[in-house]
Amino acid sequence: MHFSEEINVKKILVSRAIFPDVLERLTRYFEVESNQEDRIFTSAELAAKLADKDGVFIAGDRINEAVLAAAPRLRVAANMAVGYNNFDMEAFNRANVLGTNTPDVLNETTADLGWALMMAAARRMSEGERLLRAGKWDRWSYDMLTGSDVYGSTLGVIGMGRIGQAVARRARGFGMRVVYHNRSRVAAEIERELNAEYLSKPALLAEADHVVLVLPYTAESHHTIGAAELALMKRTATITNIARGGIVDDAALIEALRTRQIGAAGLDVFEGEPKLNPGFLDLPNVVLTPHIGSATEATRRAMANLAADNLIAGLGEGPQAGHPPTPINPDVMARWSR
Ligand code: 8YV
Repeated sequence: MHFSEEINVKKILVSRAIFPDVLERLTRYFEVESNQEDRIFTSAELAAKLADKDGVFIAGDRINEAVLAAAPRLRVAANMAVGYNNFDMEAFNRANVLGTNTPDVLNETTADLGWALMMAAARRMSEGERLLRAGKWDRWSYDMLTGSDVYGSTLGVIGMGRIGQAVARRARGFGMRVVYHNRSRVAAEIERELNAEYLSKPALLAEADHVVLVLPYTAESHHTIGAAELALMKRTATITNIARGGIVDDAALIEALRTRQIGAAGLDVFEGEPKLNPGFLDLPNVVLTPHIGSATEATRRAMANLAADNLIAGLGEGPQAGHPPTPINPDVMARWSR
């Protein structure tokens, strides 16, 4: 019998290019439509492709009410990301579709990039490299590219979840004071371990030398940092965003960097990415990376395999059948008729 004619073989879409061995794992359980050419689907194309699918492996593409309405068989959408602002979870719950994400496996890798951006912004590394590449370095001088210290300064973490804690933990080796702001205070033992002090957002912005943003993007966190917040910061301070575009008002940040309201910024995420506000390109005091927070080979593999584990188990296959490891809305599974 031809594979696709077997009864009960579920169909999935892998919406973006992915490690070939992970794709191969999925083909052991499912009839797979893949996209190894890595074309970016429009919302209408994605909806059309999901019309006959039971599951989807996705990396950042938006799944909303309209897409779900076009996908009557869909049960599991496995996001290869910890952030799932691309999923309309209320629509998922109404449609009894399980969403899954990839927490934890990227904590340390993403925290590393946060530190890299913070240090590069504080120590003006991109400016220095541009100077060298332009052949414009002709002498040492006492005030050339003087930046702000990281060692012994105050780190302000906004969003003290798993990645925020990994960022804060690294501060010990740099002799830093750690202050944080979060929707709610973290457990006392975590505060003790990190030697982290809870502050209101305005107090944190006024006291921190280096602010790192690590909060999820929601309607409430939209423009957490805008003109009013930037005005509270020290003129020498840096701000680093490794979370999501939209948490910072990019136009306001460009203005604050241009007028030296703050010292510098390190940005991995942007409003409207992969496009970015061209205003950033003219500024010397911003370090820019193209959303590579989780981009190490090992971590991307761990994320891809975790997303695959979720899809396989969520669709009732494999050794963890019925028990996807990292579901976002596990309650919907009880509503599935078997
Ligand atoms: C993903 C991310 O690579 O996990 C996240 O939330 O931002 C990145 O690690 C990206 O979102 C693509 O899915």
